[in-house]
Amino acid sequence: MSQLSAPTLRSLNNPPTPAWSPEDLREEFPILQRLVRGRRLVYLDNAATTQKPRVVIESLVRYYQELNANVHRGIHYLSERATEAFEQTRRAVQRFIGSRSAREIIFTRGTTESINLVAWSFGRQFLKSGDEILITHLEHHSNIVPWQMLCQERGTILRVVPLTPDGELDWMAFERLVNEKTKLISVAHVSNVLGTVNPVREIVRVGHAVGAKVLVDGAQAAPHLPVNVQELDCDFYVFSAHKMYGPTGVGVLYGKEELLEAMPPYQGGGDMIASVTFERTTYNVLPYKFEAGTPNIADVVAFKAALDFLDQLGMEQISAYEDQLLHYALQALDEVPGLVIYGRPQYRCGAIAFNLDGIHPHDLGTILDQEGIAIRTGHHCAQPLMDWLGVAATARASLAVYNSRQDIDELIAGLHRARMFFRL
Ligand code: 7TS
Repeated sequence: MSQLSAPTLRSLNNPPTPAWSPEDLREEFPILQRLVRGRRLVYLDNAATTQKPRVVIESLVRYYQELNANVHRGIHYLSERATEAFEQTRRAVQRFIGSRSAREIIFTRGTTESINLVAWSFGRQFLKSGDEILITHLEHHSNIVPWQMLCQERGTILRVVPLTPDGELDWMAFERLVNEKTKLISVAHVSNVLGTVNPVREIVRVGHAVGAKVLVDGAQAAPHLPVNVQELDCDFYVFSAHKMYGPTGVGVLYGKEELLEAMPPYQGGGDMIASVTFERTTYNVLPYKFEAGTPNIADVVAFKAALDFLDQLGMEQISAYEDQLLHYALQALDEVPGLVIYGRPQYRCGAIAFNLDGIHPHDLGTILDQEGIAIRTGHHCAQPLMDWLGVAATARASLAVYNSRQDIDELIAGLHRARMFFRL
């Protein structure tokens, strides 16, 4: 698989040097200045949600203090300004993921809602009994359950691509599973547990060859890798603002325009209509057709500050820096006696899942928390992946741009103290 894959990782031979340091960036995050349990906060739960830089928090406050009004409906000054700010974020998202048109950018509540939108709108319109939906064994529940629900209703069949022992997609099995009945492939760009970067460009190519549409769940990719939806040629790309230094409650659904045009609305209500009579209602143009009701205006507006923040750091630079830190962490973790790392994918980013032999991950998480070290433990909303790994739960450390080697060193020291505590 790996020789086929051309993931959006920069060449390791020539990584761009960031013009910033994680220590400087840390200063930009007010919450990272506070003490947790009397200790310097080591925040390594970024795959769940990242912390927010001052610029995002200020943008949110400024919106409510200076701009607040409903969008797309008022002719008064504040409504026009709020609409302008809201639509500016849409254009920023369009640029950020390289889409052809801002009409292809739909705001949702998050990745989960974006996937549900596709399941219920695209799924109900285009999938019928006997058609197949293909996912992989490493998906987040958000990219499993909506398809199961759809299959139950429509009689479509859910097929699952297995993984290799390294935690990569089994390419041969994938190629075997794709056939003319495959109507949709829905796959994570990056695993939230193993960190595996899937070869999405190749997946799209294989999917399109049989006429399938391809949805890429970019929740764990958009914060870490440069993403260009036109280069990927995917039909849908979904992600959440809160995992990319932006506010909670905002997500994006990118869809190819002709596809979105052919899809029925997901919800009915204000803003998504052109005209309403009791006899007949016509729908608004894209993207508004999919944005019923008052949207999360303030958080969408503040999301632009997060995108500007990422642009300023540079996605290539972020990717290069985090890659270096990830490998530093992997090496350090490998030296902890009794520690098992799950998955050894060739291309990876973001998250590292592990267990310490003899310690339940929840106990480990609790001990680390006493020292101000935040990791996540549990099934990470990926229970089928846990089954595949043969464990009920794992610990997981996940990285962001403000993490430094000091954070990793503190994690490792915490793991050694946990071993002593359990007399291992
Ligand atoms: N897809 C992936 C790959 C994810 O990692 C997540 C959230 C979602 C979808 C859902 O995103 P949401 O913003 O709609 O909730 N992942 C995690 C996690 O790993 N820990 O907490 C949430």
